[in-house]
Amino acid sequence: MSVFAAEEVFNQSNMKDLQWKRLKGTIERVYANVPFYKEAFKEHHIHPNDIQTWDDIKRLPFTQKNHLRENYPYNMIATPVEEVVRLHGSSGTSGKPTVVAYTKNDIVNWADLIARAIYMAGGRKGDILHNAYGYGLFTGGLGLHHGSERLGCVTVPVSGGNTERQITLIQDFKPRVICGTPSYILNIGETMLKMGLDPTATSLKYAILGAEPWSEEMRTTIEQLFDMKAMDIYGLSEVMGPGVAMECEECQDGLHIADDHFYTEVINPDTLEAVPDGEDGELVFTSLTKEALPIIRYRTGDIASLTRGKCKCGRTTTKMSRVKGRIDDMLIIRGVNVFPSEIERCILQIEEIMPHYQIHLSKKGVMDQATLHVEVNETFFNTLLEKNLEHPNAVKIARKIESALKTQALVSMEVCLEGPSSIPRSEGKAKRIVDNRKTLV
Ligand code: DLL
Repeated sequence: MSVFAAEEVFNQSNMKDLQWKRLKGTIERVYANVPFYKEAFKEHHIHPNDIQTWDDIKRLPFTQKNHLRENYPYNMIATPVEEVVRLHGSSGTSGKPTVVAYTKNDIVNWADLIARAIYMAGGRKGDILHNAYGYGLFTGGLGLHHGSERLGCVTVPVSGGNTERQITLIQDFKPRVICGTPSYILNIGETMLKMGLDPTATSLKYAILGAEPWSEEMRTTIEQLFDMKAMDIYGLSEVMGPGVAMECEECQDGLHIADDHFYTEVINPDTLEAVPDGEDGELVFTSLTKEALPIIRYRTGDIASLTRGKCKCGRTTTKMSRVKGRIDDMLIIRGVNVFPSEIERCILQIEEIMPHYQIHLSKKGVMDQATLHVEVNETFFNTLLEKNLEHPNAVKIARKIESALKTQALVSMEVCLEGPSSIPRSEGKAKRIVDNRKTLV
């Protein structure tokens, strides 16, 4: 039996035992092999032998992104560097990248996880899979690639960008599955429309979308645009890459975490205490099988909640909600906390508006100011606005959006309408926030 099918029938009652065995092994290995962890454990007055119950895990130190940066490039690696067969990394916003490493076994496990994820999303052996995640240091492209081959899909490694060529390949190769960021897949669909092509007429049935926050409303937009089902895939390079969690095609309601490879907690990011299931908090992962870069209690900065119990699809893994956003991306507008994805939800309900937006942050005196730039759709622009963004109908729409933001996301924000195609399109992760505060002070 293939590994993904085996995992599909994995007996959950064995899961706790398996997790515990793997967790203990990981803790012992990092203590013995990674000086950073030995130090951190000592600072926390804890030794691997002290971890005797599940509750003891809370005594272990957290790992954060800056720890990886400070140990750049190889000091977090738990194996001899010669046993590493792959490096990936994320560039981040400030300075040095974060490097993550994989042994041969890590790559095999990762491919199995992705194979399982593609299967969960409806992909099957023999399907043609168009992979529009970027190939390179980013984990999206190669991560999906190996899993797709592992499952036995006909894998098309297109990477991101060169959108018209992607469209030709979709038409010629007739893929059943497409993978990419939601913003880029939307961009592909829109470009097809501009070229006079009908995205609903493609062979695509399933999309595996992730690497950036997106909303239910964006799912509906993309599903209708292509007449296909879109499923959410989550992951991060520090913990593995894509495949940490995947939504099932049957329910499209939360993501199944790969419990056999990751131990998940959700904490309050201020108090660092555990939050109960069902409540939002910061996701924290401990890897259970990774050899090259095992990671203990990694604080992801991503906000989501956990649920347990049997999913309607029959699987019994821990489930996580869709990620609301990153703590660093949370805006505080006149005292109200809001994530860009909540703003996205509001604007996607307004028919004159396209699903493209950016939030510009600036400073007015000592106050931070946020302006939402959204694009009007072409028909509305040409007819009711008579190609004039100063038109009284434009003011009406801007007010309508402001009022939706106020009632649904509880924020007061200035809205600035933009003409068709004026907001930059994404070829990977969309840039939702443009922070001009530093340059203006
Ligand atoms: O984005 C890995 C990935 C590739 C996931 C392809 C899914 C598909 P990083 O570049 O390290 O890795 O960025 C990780 O992206 O901490 C989240 O903030 C965000 N992210 C990833 N998946 C989702 C998702 C990849 N489904 C960071 N929803 C994470 C919301 C996501 N945010």
